[in-house]
Amino acid sequence: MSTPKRYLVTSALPYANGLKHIGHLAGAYIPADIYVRYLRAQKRDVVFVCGSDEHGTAIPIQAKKEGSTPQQIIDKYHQALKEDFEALSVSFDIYHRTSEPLHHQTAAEFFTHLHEKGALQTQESEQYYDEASKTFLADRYIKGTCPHCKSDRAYGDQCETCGRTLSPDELINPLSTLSGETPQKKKTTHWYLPLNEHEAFLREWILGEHGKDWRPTVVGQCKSWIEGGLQPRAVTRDLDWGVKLPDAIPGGAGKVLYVWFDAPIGYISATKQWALDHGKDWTPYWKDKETKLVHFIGKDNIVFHCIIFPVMLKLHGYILPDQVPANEFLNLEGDKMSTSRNWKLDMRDYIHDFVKAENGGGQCVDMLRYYLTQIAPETKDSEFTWKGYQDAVNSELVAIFGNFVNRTWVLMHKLCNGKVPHLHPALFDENENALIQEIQGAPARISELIEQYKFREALFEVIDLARKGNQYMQKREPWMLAKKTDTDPTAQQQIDNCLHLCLQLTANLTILINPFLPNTALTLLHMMKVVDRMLDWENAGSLKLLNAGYPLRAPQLLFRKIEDAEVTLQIEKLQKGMTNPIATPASPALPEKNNTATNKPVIQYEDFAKLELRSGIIRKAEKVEKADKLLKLEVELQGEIRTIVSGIAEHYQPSDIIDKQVTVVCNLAPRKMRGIESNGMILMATDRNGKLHFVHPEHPIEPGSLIS
Ligand code: B3M
Ligand code: ZN
Repeated sequence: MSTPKRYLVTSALPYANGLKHIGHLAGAYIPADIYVRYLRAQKRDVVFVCGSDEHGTAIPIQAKKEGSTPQQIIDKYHQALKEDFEALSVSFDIYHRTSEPLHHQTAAEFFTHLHEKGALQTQESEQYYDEASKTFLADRYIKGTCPHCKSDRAYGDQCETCGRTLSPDELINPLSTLSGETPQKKKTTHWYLPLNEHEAFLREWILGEHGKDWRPTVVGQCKSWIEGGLQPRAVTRDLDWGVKLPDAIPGGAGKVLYVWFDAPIGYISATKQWALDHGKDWTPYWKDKETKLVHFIGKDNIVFHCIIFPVMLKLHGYILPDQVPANEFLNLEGDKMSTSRNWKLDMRDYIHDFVKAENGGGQCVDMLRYYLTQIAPETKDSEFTWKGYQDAVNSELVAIFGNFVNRTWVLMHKLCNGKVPHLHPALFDENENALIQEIQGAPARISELIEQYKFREALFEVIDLARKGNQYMQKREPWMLAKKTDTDPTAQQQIDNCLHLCLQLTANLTILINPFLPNTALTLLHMMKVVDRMLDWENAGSLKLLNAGYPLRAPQLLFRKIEDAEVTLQIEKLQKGMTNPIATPASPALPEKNNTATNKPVIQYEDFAKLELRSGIIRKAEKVEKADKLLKLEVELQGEIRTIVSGIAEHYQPSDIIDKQVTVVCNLAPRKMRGIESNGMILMATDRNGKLHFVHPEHPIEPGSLIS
């Protein structure tokens, strides 16, 4: 394909019902940001849009959970999400929200257009209605017994226990979660998008020529949807939270658009707002065939972006996505990430513990971006582990990239007076020639990989180029040549050649790493004393980025090492389900790196009094199979022995802790860990090195004694 005239890049609109974790970040935001930063460096016309998805039943349900209102929920989480993306250098051109009037207007207009065109059908059906609260019940508002596993934690859309997808009619003993009453069936009319009428188009579009460059996982999911038989899909709901149907639609009163109808239109309204803010025209981005539209999403959103939304776009006469590079899932420390089980690392937690805790923090942002790209679940599910993060940072970013730059700078200051040395091509041999070839060849390879959405491979190529720089320097050994300058008349010239080329390589690395690690690129620009125009991709491959004789600044540390204690600490936090508060006050710099003091909001005595803390004695302890960190403890409380699973295996041998006095949180909800039900939690103090210590009364006391 020839170069498109312009690009519109979207990242899935996160629901504003909670914080988002690093799985989301790795799936839909970092890859999109890399792609967009690369396009910007290519000076292409690109707009990168995102925003909060503020409709759907998820919002009022969260409001109920937090004892708040839907409006308060979206205001709170919209702000938090916006801040978190910014803190991690995700560079949207606009982060919009679907509660904005412009969006309501755009979505309602879209619906009206399809309705007037006769592209939608209406159909009457019977749906569950709650007499007590006078509302039709969304699937999520109906609870009952699962027909498959008989669990009573099943909802009208899904069973929480066995995970199967359900419809409300399948539930045994359905009950309204609003009133607790048994709902009744009542007739209601809804608008449907007849996907079945578009089967031929979808087949040809996705399963034919156009989809042939798409990821096999994406095409596979679409194929099984199409082969499974496309059905008309309801696009309206009987709810009061959402985009209201326009008054002009007969029978539309009291109804809203289905959230998955309005959310993707959010990409359009975000583009409109961006255009208004910048005095531009939004229409070519959605209507001109020479625009390349790319949706970055997670795999759970594939059908909406590859089947439903394209049908809507086609009906309205908009362009269709060129690509939907959906990612698979990211697991965490051996388990699926889950908000309800609190097994996750929120973006905010990382920001709090690493980014805000450090001066500048940009290097920690890039360290996370690096690891998430290196393990990006592009073709299959992958896994984040803290050990893996530590290895990626220490043995690649620090030991290869950072080391190469640092050596170059230190030697240039020591052996070349802090200036870019002159070049003496007459002295080149195959080592110089090979390095020059590497520098000239890398940009095209990296471009190609990025344009194919293969970001992890592209990043590997960048690091590999730095590795080649280290190898070259190791061969030349300028520090050895420096000892020969008295005897060998060419020694200084060879030093100059080596450092000149290493500096040109660093300038090239700056351009190539910029889409992935933008903060690192800025630090390098500063060290080279050059302006950001150098980052233009067309400069990559050049050996004339820095002029001989130009003085450079002192080196700066690009990345710091991750210590073992930090890894231990993070795993502890994960196992204890500790998260950071949403309203982090302007962060006072933490005095010690490993100090985990969080700035939690002030609580009332009543909040504290909810905890039942008692002194207990460990009577038995054993290792939990296949879990390095966990011990299974039997703890004596008042006439009772409790089983508690505790993440202290790396700090204590089971035999060393028998008869130790500990403090137990007794009324913590039971939690299964590695198949063992844990009933409570042992309090531990963490010292500045990340080592854990038991917390216990000054003198031995009766097990079961209350602590308050
Ligand atoms: N909010 C679902 C999700 O966060 C949904 C994406 C909308 S993209 C238009 O997974
Ligand atoms: Zn079930």
